[in-house]
Amino acid sequence: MPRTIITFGTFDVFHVGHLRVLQRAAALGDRLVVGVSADALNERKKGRVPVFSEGERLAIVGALKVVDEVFVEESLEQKRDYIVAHGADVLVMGDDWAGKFDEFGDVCDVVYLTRTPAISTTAIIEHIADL
Ligand code: C2G
Repeated sequence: MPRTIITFGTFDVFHVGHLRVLQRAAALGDRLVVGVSADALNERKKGRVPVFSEGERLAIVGALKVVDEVFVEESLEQKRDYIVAHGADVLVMGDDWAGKFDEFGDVCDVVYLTRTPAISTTAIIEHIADL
């Protein structure tokens, strides 16, 4: 049976930290499915609209060779449904979420990967704003 990995994120202003977490997630199985946060979810969660729209973010993430399927993550509360609907064997998240998704351990393995240091969407936005 192929091993399906699922992960979630906004992936706004796509950068190498995003790439590395997706590459490492893909390496844990045979098929990588990515839930890309909806614009509305991001606004509720972070209080700002992403720089790139959900359509653009889906197109970028979906074009990566390590990604097999993308879908829009409409709500954080539906995580269990998304995991089950996509037949995921492993949920992967960056360790900024460490411990937060352990409750899904009854339907899949839950793995937290170390974030790539010294890079973030917020830092890039601030850097560009300061140019
Ligand atoms: N990431 C990373 N290293 C960085 C920055 C981000 O490994 N330097 C990882 C995060 O840990 C996450 C993924 O890249 O696993 C996407 O990051 P964000 O777009 O910031 O995702 P977030 O807004 O936290 O959305 O349902 C959960 C949310 O959708 C997660």
